Amino acid sequence: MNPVASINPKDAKLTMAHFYVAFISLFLGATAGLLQVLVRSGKLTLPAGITYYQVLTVHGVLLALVFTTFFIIGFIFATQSKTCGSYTDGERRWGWIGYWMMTIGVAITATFILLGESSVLYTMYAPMMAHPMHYIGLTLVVVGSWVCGFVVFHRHARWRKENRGQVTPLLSYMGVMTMIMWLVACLGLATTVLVQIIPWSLGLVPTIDVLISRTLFWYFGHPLVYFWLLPAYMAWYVVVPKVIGGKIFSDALARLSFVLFILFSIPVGFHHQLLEPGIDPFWKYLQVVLTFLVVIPSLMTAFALFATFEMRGRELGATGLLGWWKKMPWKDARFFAPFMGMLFFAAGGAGGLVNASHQLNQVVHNTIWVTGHFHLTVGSAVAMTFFGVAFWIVPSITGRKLTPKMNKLGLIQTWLWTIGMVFMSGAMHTAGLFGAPRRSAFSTYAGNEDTLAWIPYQIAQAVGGTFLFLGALLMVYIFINLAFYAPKGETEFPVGEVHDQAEKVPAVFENFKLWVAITFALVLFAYTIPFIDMIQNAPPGSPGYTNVIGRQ
Ligand code: HAS
Repeated sequence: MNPVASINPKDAKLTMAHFYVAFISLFLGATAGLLQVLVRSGKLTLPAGITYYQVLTVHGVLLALVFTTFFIIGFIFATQSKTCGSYTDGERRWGWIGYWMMTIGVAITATFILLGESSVLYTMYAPMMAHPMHYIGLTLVVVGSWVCGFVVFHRHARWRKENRGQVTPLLSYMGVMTMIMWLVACLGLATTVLVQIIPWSLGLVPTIDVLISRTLFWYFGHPLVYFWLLPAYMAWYVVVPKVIGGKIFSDALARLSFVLFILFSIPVGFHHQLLEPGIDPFWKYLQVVLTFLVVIPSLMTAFALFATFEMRGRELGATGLLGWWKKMPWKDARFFAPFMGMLFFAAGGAGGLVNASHQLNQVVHNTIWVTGHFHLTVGSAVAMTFFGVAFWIVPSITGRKLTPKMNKLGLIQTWLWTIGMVFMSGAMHTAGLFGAPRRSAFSTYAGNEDTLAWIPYQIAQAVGGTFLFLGALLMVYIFINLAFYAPKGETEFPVGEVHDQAEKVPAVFENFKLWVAITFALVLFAYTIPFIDMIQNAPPGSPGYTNVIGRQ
């Protein structure tokens, strides 16, 4: 027990257990990333029969799925414990059950990827077929995360019961909304994995309906990206204002943006399938319209952030439109890392609008532009915010100090990531516009002139990727230092207060049943007829394809 820890030490232990898995995954995933960019530059051949696609699967699964999910759940537990108060022993026990289910699931899936039995990338698109244990491991991860979600719901409900009529803590509310979205989204994944993929990979059925499987995957896949983003927004709305010494611009606006994410983040999966045959263009069009609606809460977030910065800047004497810029605490890694994430997100978000525009999607789809897009969003905005959070949350909940030395290393880490990402993602976007494909190993395409022109960009990606690898190594070093070696003491757990002139929070925001009901109505509207079409006009099913000799 550490008396100066900022949350109940038992809750801190649960959060830290999640963070250990997250940062081990960061290390292994980043190593795979380095190998990938080197292979793709044409300068490295992998030894010992290891394939590019195996390494790409390790990279995507460990970073996009494991690092994020474990960090997010650990972060939500810590923020809820801080703002609502400790979990009961019973709630915490369920938290540990969820954690162990997820961890065992990760161990199973990772084993089969490393054995080369599951090189299906993180999207595990049928008809590529992995070993059945790959899917069973991932199912355990998802079910474990649901168990954790119910712990978050229960704690929030208990707070409401004990504090009737009061506005719930904003961070807890945001945690609940994030987990609701996650649960509704997972219904698509659970359906395709349990009903289609596992029976097919076990050989119980010979073929799979690829279109339905992909559609169910993307029903899940787009809200998945907001499952990564919303915890970063929790930090942007609530933590960053406190770190800069300011106030939250508006609690009501923050809650409204989370409500809009629940409503609009799910019925939009077709924007990942705009070039997929077999879906009527009208329904693609409708989901593109809904996609543009889900941009609105992000624009609201940008507005609220600018307002927060400006209000604080003016308090400190700034004048003019961008005078606040000079007043921000640039030497504070807790601010600098998430701020650079925001900058990247402004560019990544603009790229998202390009992707979502049907005609422009024809230019960029399946090119490495899309890889550039998600390295700006999840790989920068989200990851850098999580790093910025780790700088204070780890010492704060373990009763240690964020020393000036670690803060300085945090600034260096942020620069390494920034430089790396500018090179890597910039080169990916550019090469993508020239037609360079994604999800593909190095090839000179028989010396074709156009494709040879991509190689300099692939080398730039390798340069950027090397900076990013160094950034990841430094981040892991900082994490280990803060968790085990930093001097004992107190570190602030920054939770912002709402500005006195902000609007009151309407009680309807707390009506979760209403939001879930509207979400389901929208989902039914956007998906029912397309699914009927897909079932009535189903193409022949596909057998599975694997790179493992002896399995089909
Ligand atoms: Fe995306 C593909 C459209 C957001 C992640 N996206 C992907 C994939 C991933 C991903 C992983 O429509 C690839 C999946 C795969 O493997 O195939 N995306 C969008 C749109 C948005 C969007 C419209 N994506 C994200 C986020 C992600 C993410 C967030 C992860 C966290 N995406 C697409 C589409 C595809 C796609 C298509 C399919 C492409 C294809 O053909 O395959 C929007 O939500 C973006 C809205 C964001 C903004 C930015 C707001 C800015 C803020 C920061 C303010 C900054 C401040 C700092 C205050 C409008 C909040 C000061 C700044 C100054 C400038 C001074």
